[in-house]
Amino acid sequence: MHVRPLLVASLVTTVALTAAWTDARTDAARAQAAPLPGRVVDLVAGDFYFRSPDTIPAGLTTFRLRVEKGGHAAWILRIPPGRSIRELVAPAHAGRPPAWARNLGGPGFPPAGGTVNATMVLEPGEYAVLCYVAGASSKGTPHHQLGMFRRLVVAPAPRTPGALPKADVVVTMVDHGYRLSSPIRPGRRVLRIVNAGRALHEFKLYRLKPGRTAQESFAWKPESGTPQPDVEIATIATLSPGGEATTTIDFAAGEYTILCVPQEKHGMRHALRVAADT
Ligand SMILES: [Cu+2]
Repeated sequence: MHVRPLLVASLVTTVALTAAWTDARTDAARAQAAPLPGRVVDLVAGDFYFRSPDTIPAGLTTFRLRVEKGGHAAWILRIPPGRSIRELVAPAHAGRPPAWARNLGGPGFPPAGGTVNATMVLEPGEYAVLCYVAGASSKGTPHHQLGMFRRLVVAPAPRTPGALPKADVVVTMVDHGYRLSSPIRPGRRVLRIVNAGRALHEFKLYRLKPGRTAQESFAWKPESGTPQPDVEIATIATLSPGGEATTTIDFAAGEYTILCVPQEKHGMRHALRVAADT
Protein backbone atom coordinates (compact mmCIF):
# COMPACT_ATOMS: atom_id res chain seq x y z
CA MET A 1 0.00 0.00 0.00
CA HIS A 2 2.13 2.81 -1.23
CA VAL A 3 -0.63 4.89 -2.60
CA ARG A 4 -2.75 5.63 0.40
CA PRO A 5 -0.20 7.32 2.71
CA LEU A 6 0.88 9.50 -0.18
CA LEU A 7 -2.67 10.34 -0.99
CA VAL A 8 -3.41 11.21 2.63
CA ALA A 9 -0.30 13.35 2.87
CA SER A 10 -1.17 15.24 -0.29
CA LEU A 11 -4.76 15.68 0.86
CA VAL A 12 -3.59 17.16 4.16
CA THR A 13 -1.25 19.54 2.34
CA THR A 14 -3.99 20.62 -0.02
CA VAL A 15 -6.37 21.31 2.85
CA ALA A 16 -3.74 23.32 4.72
CA LEU A 17 -2.84 25.37 1.64
CA THR A 18 -6.47 26.00 0.81
CA ALA A 19 -7.13 27.19 4.35
CA ALA A 20 -4.17 29.60 4.23
CA TRP A 21 -5.22 30.88 0.83
CA THR A 22 -8.81 31.38 1.98
CA ASP A 23 -7.60 33.30 5.04
CA ALA A 24 -5.47 35.55 2.85
CA ARG A 25 -8.41 36.16 0.54
CA THR A 26 -10.75 36.85 3.43
CA ASP A 27 -8.24 39.28 4.94
CA ALA A 28 -7.87 41.08 1.61
CA ALA A 29 -11.64 41.26 1.14
CA ARG A 30 -12.11 42.56 4.69
CA ALA A 31 -9.40 45.17 4.17
CA GLN A 32 -10.97 46.36 0.93
CA ALA A 33 -14.41 46.57 2.51
CA ALA A 34 -13.10 48.62 5.44
CA PRO A 35 -13.89 52.30 5.06
CA LEU A 36 -11.27 54.83 4.03
CA PRO A 37 -10.72 57.78 6.39
CA GLY A 38 -13.22 60.64 6.44
CA ARG A 39 -15.59 61.50 3.63
CA VAL A 40 -14.75 59.62 0.43
CA VAL A 41 -14.92 61.74 -2.75
CA ASP A 42 -14.73 59.77 -5.99
CA LEU A 43 -12.78 61.21 -8.93
CA VAL A 44 -12.90 59.63 -12.37
CA ALA A 45 -10.26 60.40 -15.01
CA GLY A 46 -9.83 59.56 -18.69
CA ASP A 47 -8.29 60.93 -21.90
CA PHE A 48 -8.62 63.91 -21.20
CA TYR A 49 -11.22 64.69 -18.58
CA PHE A 50 -12.09 64.54 -14.90
CA ARG A 51 -15.46 63.86 -13.37
CA SER A 52 -15.67 65.27 -9.85
CA PRO A 53 -18.23 66.99 -7.64
CA ASP A 54 -18.60 70.79 -7.84
CA THR A 55 -18.88 71.25 -4.08
CA ILE A 56 -17.94 69.16 -1.05
CA PRO A 57 -18.04 69.96 2.67
CA ALA A 58 -14.89 70.89 4.60
CA GLY A 59 -13.13 68.37 6.80
CA LEU A 60 -11.31 65.07 6.59
CA THR A 61 -11.58 63.91 2.99
CA THR A 62 -10.26 60.95 1.02
CA PHE A 63 -10.05 61.45 -2.73
CA ARG A 64 -10.39 58.08 -4.45
CA LEU A 65 -9.31 58.03 -8.11
CA ARG A 66 -10.39 55.61 -10.80
CA VAL A 67 -9.03 55.90 -14.35
CA GLU A 68 -11.15 54.86 -17.32
CA LYS A 69 -8.46 55.33 -19.95
CA GLY A 70 -4.84 56.50 -20.06
CA GLY A 71 -2.39 57.35 -17.30
CA HIS A 72 -3.45 60.22 -15.04
CA ALA A 73 -3.04 61.76 -11.62
CA ALA A 74 -5.29 64.17 -9.73
CA TRP A 75 -3.32 66.99 -8.13
CA ILE A 76 -5.39 68.84 -5.53
CA LEU A 77 -4.42 72.51 -5.37
CA ARG A 78 -5.77 75.21 -3.09
CA ILE A 79 -6.42 78.46 -4.95
CA PRO A 80 -5.87 81.48 -2.68
CA PRO A 81 -8.34 84.38 -2.59
CA GLY A 82 -7.78 86.75 -5.50
CA ARG A 83 -6.59 83.99 -7.84
CA SER A 84 -8.61 81.86 -10.22
CA ILE A 85 -8.48 78.47 -11.85
CA ARG A 86 -8.04 80.23 -15.21
CA GLU A 87 -4.71 81.62 -14.00
CA LEU A 88 -3.78 78.19 -12.74
CA VAL A 89 -4.18 76.56 -16.15
CA ALA A 90 -2.56 79.44 -18.07
CA PRO A 91 0.35 78.42 -20.32
CA ALA A 92 2.80 80.09 -17.92
CA HIS A 93 2.07 77.36 -15.38
CA ALA A 94 1.94 74.41 -17.78
CA GLY A 95 4.46 72.10 -16.19
CA ARG A 96 4.02 72.39 -12.45
CA PRO A 97 1.91 74.09 -9.80
CA PRO A 98 2.76 77.78 -9.35
CA ALA A 99 4.19 78.79 -5.98
CA TRP A 100 1.03 80.76 -5.07
CA ALA A 101 -1.21 77.67 -5.19
CA ARG A 102 -0.89 75.25 -2.29
CA ASN A 103 -0.08 71.79 -3.69
CA LEU A 104 -1.69 69.06 -1.59
CA GLY A 105 -0.56 66.19 -3.82
CA GLY A 106 -3.25 63.71 -4.74
CA PRO A 107 -3.89 60.21 -6.02
CA GLY A 108 -2.56 58.98 -9.37
CA PHE A 109 -2.06 55.97 -11.62
CA PRO A 110 -4.30 53.36 -9.96
CA PRO A 111 -3.72 49.68 -10.72
CA ALA A 112 -5.75 48.24 -13.62
CA GLY A 113 -9.38 48.00 -12.51
CA GLY A 114 -8.58 49.50 -9.10
CA THR A 115 -8.38 52.77 -7.27
CA VAL A 116 -5.78 54.86 -5.48
CA ASN A 117 -6.48 57.35 -2.72
CA ALA A 118 -5.16 60.39 -0.88
CA THR A 119 -6.50 61.67 2.44
CA MET A 120 -6.32 65.30 3.54
CA VAL A 121 -8.04 67.78 5.84
CA LEU A 122 -9.70 70.44 3.67
CA GLU A 123 -10.51 73.92 4.90
CA PRO A 124 -13.29 75.89 3.22
CA GLY A 125 -12.18 77.61 0.04
CA GLU A 126 -11.62 77.23 -3.64
CA TYR A 127 -9.63 74.30 -4.97
CA ALA A 128 -8.71 72.75 -8.29
CA VAL A 129 -8.27 69.17 -9.44
CA LEU A 130 -5.65 69.06 -12.23
CA CYS A 131 -3.57 66.58 -14.15
CA TYR A 132 0.00 67.71 -14.94
CA VAL A 133 0.94 64.43 -16.61
CA ALA A 134 2.44 64.94 -20.08
CA GLY A 135 3.42 62.00 -22.21
CA ALA A 136 3.27 60.34 -25.59
CA SER A 137 -0.54 60.17 -25.63
CA SER A 138 -0.74 63.97 -25.35
CA LYS A 139 2.39 64.63 -27.45
CA GLY A 140 4.04 66.21 -24.43
CA THR A 141 1.21 68.64 -23.65
CA PRO A 142 0.28 68.67 -19.93
CA HIS A 143 -3.15 67.09 -19.61
CA HIS A 144 -4.70 70.08 -17.85
CA GLN A 145 -4.20 72.03 -21.07
CA LEU A 146 -6.36 69.42 -22.83
CA GLY A 147 -9.21 69.88 -20.38
CA MET A 148 -8.12 67.88 -17.34
CA PHE A 149 -9.00 70.43 -14.70
CA ARG A 150 -12.01 70.95 -12.46
CA ARG A 151 -12.89 73.61 -9.95
CA LEU A 152 -13.84 72.29 -6.55
CA VAL A 153 -15.51 74.39 -3.87
CA VAL A 154 -15.03 73.26 -0.29
CA ALA A 155 -17.96 74.63 1.66
CA PRO A 156 -17.97 75.38 5.39
CA ALA A 157 -19.34 72.45 7.35
CA PRO A 158 -21.25 72.81 10.64
CA ARG A 159 -18.81 70.55 12.42
CA THR A 160 -15.46 70.24 10.73
CA PRO A 161 -14.51 66.70 11.56
CA GLY A 162 -11.31 65.12 11.65
CA ALA A 163 -7.66 64.80 11.99
CA LEU A 164 -5.52 62.76 9.67
CA PRO A 165 -5.35 59.07 10.59
CA LYS A 166 -2.27 57.91 12.44
CA ALA A 167 0.31 56.71 9.94
CA ASP A 168 1.62 53.14 10.13
CA VAL A 169 4.69 54.20 8.16
CA VAL A 170 6.13 57.63 7.33
CA VAL A 171 7.90 57.78 3.97
CA THR A 172 10.28 60.75 3.92
CA MET A 173 11.38 61.91 0.48
CA VAL A 174 14.78 63.62 0.44
CA ASP A 175 17.17 64.82 -2.30
CA HIS A 176 17.30 62.10 -3.68
CA GLY A 177 15.88 59.05 -1.97
CA TYR A 178 13.21 57.54 0.29
CA ARG A 179 13.44 56.81 4.03
CA LEU A 180 10.82 54.61 5.67
CA SER A 181 10.14 54.97 9.40
CA SER A 182 9.59 51.20 9.75
CA PRO A 183 9.12 48.08 7.62
CA ILE A 184 5.73 47.71 5.92
CA ARG A 185 3.72 44.66 6.93
CA PRO A 186 1.06 42.96 4.83
CA GLY A 187 -2.49 44.27 5.17
CA ARG A 188 -4.13 47.69 4.99
CA ARG A 189 -1.53 50.35 5.87
CA VAL A 190 -1.72 54.13 6.18
CA LEU A 191 1.36 55.84 4.73
CA ARG A 192 2.28 59.49 5.29
CA ILE A 193 4.40 60.72 2.39
CA VAL A 194 6.51 63.77 3.33
CA ASN A 195 8.68 65.85 0.99
CA ALA A 196 11.63 66.92 3.14
CA GLY A 197 13.73 67.80 0.10
CA ARG A 198 14.21 70.97 -1.90
CA ALA A 199 12.89 69.59 -5.20
CA LEU A 200 9.50 68.30 -6.34
CA HIS A 201 9.27 64.64 -5.37
CA GLU A 202 6.90 61.84 -6.22
CA PHE A 203 5.95 58.53 -4.58
CA LYS A 204 5.27 55.88 -7.20
CA LEU A 205 4.85 52.33 -5.95
CA TYR A 206 5.11 49.16 -8.03
CA ARG A 207 4.82 45.51 -7.08
CA LEU A 208 7.27 43.18 -8.81
CA LYS A 209 5.91 40.26 -10.77
CA PRO A 210 7.14 36.87 -9.48
CA GLY A 211 10.77 36.21 -10.35
CA ARG A 212 11.50 39.77 -11.48
CA THR A 213 14.09 41.98 -9.79
CA ALA A 214 14.12 45.57 -8.56
CA GLN A 215 16.90 46.35 -11.07
CA GLU A 216 14.61 45.17 -13.88
CA SER A 217 11.81 47.32 -12.48
CA PHE A 218 14.07 50.39 -12.33
CA ALA A 219 15.43 49.84 -15.84
CA TRP A 220 12.17 49.06 -17.65
CA LYS A 221 10.81 51.59 -20.15
CA PRO A 222 7.37 51.34 -21.79
CA GLU A 223 8.90 52.00 -25.21
CA SER A 224 11.16 48.93 -24.86
CA GLY A 225 8.33 46.68 -26.06
CA THR A 226 9.29 44.07 -23.42
CA PRO A 227 6.82 42.79 -20.79
CA GLN A 228 6.54 45.08 -17.78
CA PRO A 229 8.35 43.46 -14.80
CA ASP A 230 6.02 45.08 -12.29
CA VAL A 231 2.49 46.34 -11.76
CA GLU A 232 1.44 49.84 -10.77
CA ILE A 233 0.04 49.96 -7.21
CA ALA A 234 -0.25 53.61 -6.20
CA THR A 235 1.12 57.07 -6.92
CA ILE A 236 1.05 60.23 -4.87
CA ALA A 237 1.32 63.14 -7.30
CA THR A 238 4.50 65.22 -7.02
CA LEU A 239 4.61 67.12 -3.76
CA SER A 240 6.26 70.51 -3.36
CA PRO A 241 9.02 70.92 -0.76
CA GLY A 242 7.42 70.81 2.69
CA GLY A 243 4.31 69.12 1.34
CA GLU A 244 2.84 65.90 2.65
CA ALA A 245 0.05 63.50 1.74
CA THR A 246 -1.55 60.46 3.32
CA THR A 247 -2.61 57.33 1.48
CA THR A 248 -4.13 53.98 2.43
CA ILE A 249 -2.77 50.94 0.59
CA ASP A 250 -3.63 47.24 0.85
CA PHE A 251 -0.24 45.48 0.86
CA ALA A 252 0.31 41.84 -0.03
CA ALA A 253 3.60 40.21 0.92
CA GLY A 254 6.12 40.57 -1.88
CA GLU A 255 8.78 42.72 -3.49
CA TYR A 256 8.10 46.33 -4.39
CA THR A 257 9.89 49.31 -5.86
CA ILE A 258 9.36 53.04 -5.29
CA LEU A 259 10.28 55.60 -7.93
CA CYS A 260 10.29 59.36 -8.42
CA VAL A 261 10.00 59.96 -12.15
CA PRO A 262 11.02 63.66 -12.02
CA GLN A 263 14.19 62.81 -10.03
CA GLU A 264 14.98 59.43 -11.56
CA LYS A 265 18.02 60.98 -13.22
CA HIS A 266 19.39 61.45 -9.69
CA GLY A 267 18.81 57.78 -8.87
CA MET A 268 15.76 58.42 -6.72
CA ARG A 269 14.45 54.87 -6.34
CA HIS A 270 14.02 52.36 -3.58
CA ALA A 271 13.59 48.58 -3.31
CA LEU A 272 11.19 47.37 -0.64
CA ARG A 273 10.24 43.95 0.72
CA VAL A 274 6.92 43.42 2.45
CA ALA A 275 7.64 40.27 4.46
CA ALA A 276 4.85 37.79 5.13
CA ASP A 277 3.67 37.71 8.75
CA THR A 278 5.12 34.70 10.55
CU1 LIG B 1 -3.89 63.14 -17.19
